[in-house]
Amino acid sequence: VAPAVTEVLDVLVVGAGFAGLYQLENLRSRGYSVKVVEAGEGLGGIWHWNRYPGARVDSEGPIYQFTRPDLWDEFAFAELYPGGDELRRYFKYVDAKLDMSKDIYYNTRVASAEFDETANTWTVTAENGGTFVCKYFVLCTGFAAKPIFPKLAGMDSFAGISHHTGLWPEGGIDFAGKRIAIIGTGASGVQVAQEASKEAAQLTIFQRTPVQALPMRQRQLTDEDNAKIKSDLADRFSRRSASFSGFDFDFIPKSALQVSDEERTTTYERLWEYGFEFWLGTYQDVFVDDEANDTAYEFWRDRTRARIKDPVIAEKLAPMKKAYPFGVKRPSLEQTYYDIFNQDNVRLVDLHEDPIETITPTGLKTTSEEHEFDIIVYATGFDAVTGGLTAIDIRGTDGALLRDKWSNGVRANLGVATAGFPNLLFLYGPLSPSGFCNGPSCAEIQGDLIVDTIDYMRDNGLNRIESEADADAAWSDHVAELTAEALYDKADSWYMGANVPGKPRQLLNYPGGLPLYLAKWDETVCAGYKGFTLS
Ligand code: NA7
Repeated sequence: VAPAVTEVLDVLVVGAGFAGLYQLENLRSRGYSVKVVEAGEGLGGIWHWNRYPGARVDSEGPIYQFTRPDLWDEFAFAELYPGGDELRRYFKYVDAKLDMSKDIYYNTRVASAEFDETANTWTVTAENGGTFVCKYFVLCTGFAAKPIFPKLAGMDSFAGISHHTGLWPEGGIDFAGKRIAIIGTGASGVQVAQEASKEAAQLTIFQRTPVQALPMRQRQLTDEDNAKIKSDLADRFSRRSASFSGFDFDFIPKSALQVSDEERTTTYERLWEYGFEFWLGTYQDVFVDDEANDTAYEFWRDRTRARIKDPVIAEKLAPMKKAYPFGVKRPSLEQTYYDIFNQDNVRLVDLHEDPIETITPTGLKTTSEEHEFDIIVYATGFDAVTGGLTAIDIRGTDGALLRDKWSNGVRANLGVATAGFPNLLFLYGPLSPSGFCNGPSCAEIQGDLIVDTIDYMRDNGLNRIESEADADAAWSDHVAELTAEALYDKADSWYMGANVPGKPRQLLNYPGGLPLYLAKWDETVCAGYKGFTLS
């Protein structure tokens, strides 16, 4: 419950996912007064909300956790790719071990925040009336805090059950024997489709753009497996900050075009036996050079098509000519996704051929057909990366709202701060490596930079840190230059802000990789926080 009287703090953190919890534990252990406010009624961030059937992390569990040895030493994942229930068990374990909840206000969604120029503090108000005054306002809202629905006529008229995957009811929904529609084929759509196909009388999947899903090499972990995993873990963690994406593997420092066909095929076959290695452990020019990209696409396409019996469906799911470059929209990991289309109870509707015209009381109508459903699942994604920040009325020094300031595109110095909003720091957010980064890795690695900055301020008797407009622009230009050298802009993805009508088109994540990001950060700090005004 939010405080009845205004609580005065050194730091207020928003969000109790990996990033917010890391901030909490590190800041309070260094003597700061700090609290977390969290909209949900439990910790875990995205894993608190993502309760749809089949929700599962698509990074390997052992590398997808906090690196504190006293935490990983005593926790064993039951599966290599843990599901939502197991991840919630993990967060409960972390809570019990570190007593997180005593410093978290649950069911507390931040509505607004205003900077006080005289006191150099933020006054933050929650929807439930709680107010906080803090010196530093640290936003850890994650990349998927704001679910989006398609704008379809008649949505309120549907008489059956409908939910967005990111707002799934806690008690669940029974799929057995039901006629189910899934709109959207990103990671959430793939996962919920796999589950629904097992029980539904009829499952119809509405696809706008084909996902490029890679095989999830799921397996149960025995005690022996876990012992082996633990013996390797410290070494694996130590490699994260040296890799592009915060994993314990990295791109192959060669061009896909400079090796023989035989060597490339052998390499792709090896990578195919893992999950994201085929994406983020591939040849270094796959996301830069279209011809190199073709080699990865063609391998993926041929492996995928081989699993689909109907050639018409195969062409829709894995077209001969790529719909967009391989890997520049986020791939997901799948277990049975491409097999379920061979089942009699599963249908695919291509929305480019037959768009949805309206939702009806009994289902939905496409241009050519009336469909009846008991359940409609909106797996339509999020106002990604910026949505959690712009949902809050954040007013900076000139009274302007952050969302207005970014209405023509994000400007953010090193992806952590923006001019006009002193002492406001965000992590795992826009123009930072987040979208290409293993979540817990970036929560910790970028999280350390935030904690170190707050320490620097305290140690030097400083009260106010503000990014400079020129530095914001320079960082945004740097991101744009890296984007122009790569293939990301050739797809309409949430990375590009292109999944939300009217959102400015720009790559919302830092495409230079963690090592370059950290080098840029070091340059800034070594130059006395160049590009920030400290006072
Ligand atoms: P995603 O990856 O954004 O996927 C959303 C899906 O919904 C995607 O296939 C979209 O098609 C589709 N979509 C979105 N709006 C519409 C409308 N209006 N009509 C039809 N189809 C639509 O979200 P997820 O929840 O699956 O995954 C989010 C992240 O979580 C994922 O990237 C991982 O990091 C984990 P589109 O491709 O835009 O044509």
